[in-house]
Amino acid sequence: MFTIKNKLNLLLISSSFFVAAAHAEIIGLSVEDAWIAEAPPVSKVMAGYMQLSNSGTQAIVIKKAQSDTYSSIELHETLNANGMASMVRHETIEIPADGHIELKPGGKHLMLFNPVKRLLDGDTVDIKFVSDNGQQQVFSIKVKKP
Ligand SMILES: [Cu+2]
Repeated sequence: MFTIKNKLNLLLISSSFFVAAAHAEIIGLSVEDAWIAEAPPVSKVMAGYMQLSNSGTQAIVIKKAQSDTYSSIELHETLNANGMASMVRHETIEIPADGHIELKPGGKHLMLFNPVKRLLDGDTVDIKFVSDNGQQQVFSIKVKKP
């Protein structure tokens, strides 16, 4: 009985290792100057900003961002027309080959919905990006006062 249980454990460990190894990192992607703006206590949304760089020879297309800390994350862009600011949602964020894009206040940003708790300056949030070819990578991002 003891032997069977041990074998079962070993099987579970090796199968979960296999699952973890099945997802490659997003090749060429790096993140700099990432931060999430601390929001007022009643706020149900937060915004995230960063520079996304691609050192590869092909464009990176991020099709999803997710986190255990939020119910959902959308890729947004603030647009100004006739003095009126509005936000549009994008299905993807594309980072050109050997290039970079900025997510910054007044432009593209991550919109982070329903934080599980109030997040304050100094807190860290893990956000996972998933690319259109199934690669994924987690980045730790600090909360800061805007
Ligand atoms: Cu937004």
